[in-house]
Amino acid sequence: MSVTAQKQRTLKSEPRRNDADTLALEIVEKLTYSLGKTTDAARLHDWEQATALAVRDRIIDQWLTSSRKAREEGAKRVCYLSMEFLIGRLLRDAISNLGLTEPVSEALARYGVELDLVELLEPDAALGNGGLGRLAACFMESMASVGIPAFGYGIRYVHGFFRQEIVDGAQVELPETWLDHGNPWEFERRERSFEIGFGGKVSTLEEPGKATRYVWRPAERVLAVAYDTPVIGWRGGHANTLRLWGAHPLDPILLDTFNSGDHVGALVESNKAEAITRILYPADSHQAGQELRLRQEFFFSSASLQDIIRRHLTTNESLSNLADKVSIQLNDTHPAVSVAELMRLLVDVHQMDWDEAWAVTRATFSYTNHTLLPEALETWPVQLFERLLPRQMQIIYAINAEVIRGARAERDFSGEAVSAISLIDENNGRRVRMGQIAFVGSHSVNGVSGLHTELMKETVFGDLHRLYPERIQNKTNGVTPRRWLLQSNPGLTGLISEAIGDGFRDDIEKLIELDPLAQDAGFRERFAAVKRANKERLCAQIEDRLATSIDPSAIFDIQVKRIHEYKRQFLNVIEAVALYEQIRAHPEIDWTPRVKIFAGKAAPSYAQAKEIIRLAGDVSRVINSDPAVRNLLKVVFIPNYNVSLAEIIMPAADISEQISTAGLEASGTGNMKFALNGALTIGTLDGANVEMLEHLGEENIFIFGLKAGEVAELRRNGHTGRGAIEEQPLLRSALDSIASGVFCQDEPGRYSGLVDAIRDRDWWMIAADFKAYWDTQRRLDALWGDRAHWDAIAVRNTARMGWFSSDRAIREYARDIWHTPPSA
Ligand code: OX2
Repeated sequence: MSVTAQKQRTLKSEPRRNDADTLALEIVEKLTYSLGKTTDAARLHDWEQATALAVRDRIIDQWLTSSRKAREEGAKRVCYLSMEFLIGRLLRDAISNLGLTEPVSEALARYGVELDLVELLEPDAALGNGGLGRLAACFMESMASVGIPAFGYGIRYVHGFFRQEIVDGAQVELPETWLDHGNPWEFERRERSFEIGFGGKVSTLEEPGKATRYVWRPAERVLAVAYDTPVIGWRGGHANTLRLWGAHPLDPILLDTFNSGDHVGALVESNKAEAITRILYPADSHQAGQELRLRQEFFFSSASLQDIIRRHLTTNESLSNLADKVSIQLNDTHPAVSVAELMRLLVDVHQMDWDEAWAVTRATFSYTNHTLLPEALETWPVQLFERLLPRQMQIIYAINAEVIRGARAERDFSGEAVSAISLIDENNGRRVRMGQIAFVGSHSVNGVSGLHTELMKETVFGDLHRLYPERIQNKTNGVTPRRWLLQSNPGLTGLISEAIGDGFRDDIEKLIELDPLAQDAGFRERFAAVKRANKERLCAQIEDRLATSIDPSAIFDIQVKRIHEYKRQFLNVIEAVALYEQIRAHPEIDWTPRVKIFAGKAAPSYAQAKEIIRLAGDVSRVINSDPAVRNLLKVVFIPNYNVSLAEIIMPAADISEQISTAGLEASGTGNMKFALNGALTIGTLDGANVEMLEHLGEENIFIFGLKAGEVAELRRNGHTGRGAIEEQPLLRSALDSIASGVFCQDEPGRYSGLVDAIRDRDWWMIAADFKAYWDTQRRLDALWGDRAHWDAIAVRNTARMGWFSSDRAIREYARDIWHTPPSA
């Protein structure tokens, strides 16, 4: 028996014990031998590190077993390529999925250490911007929970998503430094490194009787080094790998340059290489556009593909059967250059025939689209692409010629239709269209909600859909119920267990068994008491961070997400202003107390989004300090929204704001987290709200406003906000106040531009939807007065949201796209 086999055996035959004594021993051992501290000298940080290391050992046991099993069985693997993984903290997730919450907590308590406080010290890994990155993290957790052998491939950004501070009312971006104290979850794999080239020339080799061979000689090369993080699934049954690439120079220093006295110049190459993975672009749903971004995209795509090919060739003789062994999911177009790069690797490096390579490529890739917003669709200037990736550009031309030939021959495409499907946009200064590349290079293209998928077929991919009518399918998003219910809402989880047993922990759709309890007054009261406790927890956070006190008995009306015009935080702020004016004008009315809570980051270059943050702050200052409001309305903007803050916010909401202009939010996933935790949704018929309506029933969700088709029609007809503003005195007055400087007396004109945009254009349909929104908010006010009814709806929300689990989503991907059988 080999030494490794012997070791595996020992690991298997001595399963670790999960009691507090064992864990206390293991944690103290880490404290002593890995950190060199005694229990007396240890600071909370040391306990955090020691706990993570002890828990990590248990994950490693399962990780090695899972990897071995997948290797031995030759199982098909999923490779999820994503520029973003918005992971958040991992300690609580790991402890909870391993079923160790109680023993770890008890073990630490013996040394007077609180697990809750230890968990807070872990930095929040923010390697993503918003929904797209968080979806990738939920999918990683679900693939491990469902038992699908998978790799997540991405970038190890040294600085994740920026830290947001609000200074004098305005957003300020500060660097985020999550790696400052090391990262106990990751393993650097120096031996797993690949060279990545940029620039240079392509030459040809002609041999008689053979096809021309192309050889790319890059001008620059950097090293991609793997950093692996294990991802453990529910009940520790399976673990997968998140492999993030870090960029390093081939030569750490140019010695000749150094020796000639140029000490800075000697490091230029090294800095240039490392710059590739230094920072995450803070662009969400709009294109970043700079050369460094294209470098990042190619860097991680090429490294991942080289790694996939290497692994495949360790157990297979050729690459012909690649698609039987791996499915590569492209998370949006950011890794779409992979299509050209895989072709290069197959044809130029592994000498596969072009036609076969093209078939293998399409069978291997599938692509998820996350947005229809034109400003988010990635394109690159041909010139830049050609300079940076000359061989990939040639390959794109060749693919394009073939696609266009097929379109003309098989579907009679001509003129406009051909230019619509072309991989090169000839109308805007020649640009490479990444969406088209991802589409033609994949066997499956999916949208992330039913409505979004239908709109994809009609709009951005209309012509490609006509050419390949079988290719587009829907996979509605989901969220992991472990993080977004079990871990973030232990109060509700405990209550649910008492009511229907523990089955829902393994199969979240069993939450439906709660449904009849909506009729049970005793249960409703306990459900409401949990919500109240969660609201108190949020109040404490707000008090702590903002020194603002809010009343937990008011309605908590919450909108947290990226700040974007289409998400319409502005509509929400205008409604707050209108309500403020009404409360002042009608003190005799019995207004329902409400706290409007906002959080979210704006892209640093997105001026309007930053103005909306500023406005929310200005409005909050005036309203919160006006004695005439008598605390009936408060507005709060919590800075630096991130995954950890979301975990506190989601369980504390009464109302969830999902109010995007219809047709523009591809899915949304915050909507799911809120409703799962018993918040009532006020929302438009957009993204996954549409399916939430189907699952919840129309009495349990508060839908208002224009539908996607109506928005499109109004836009076509040159709609402006003037008419609606004229007709609605509340809106008119709120806008006048905002425009005239009531909330910013130091600079009265500050918001006139924002208001003019509604009057003159109303592109986001704020004026058009205001009345419906206002009326629906007042319906919710009235409902709050009938608490039994409100609570019944809240219970039904939790009961009926099980379908929106990422386990369900992942099973659908496995069944319909990857053809990988889940094992759990
Ligand atoms: C987001 C979408 O805006 C959001 O609607 C969706 O829920 C999420 O992706 C996950 O699918 N960047 N972020 C997104 O799309 C892009 C592009």
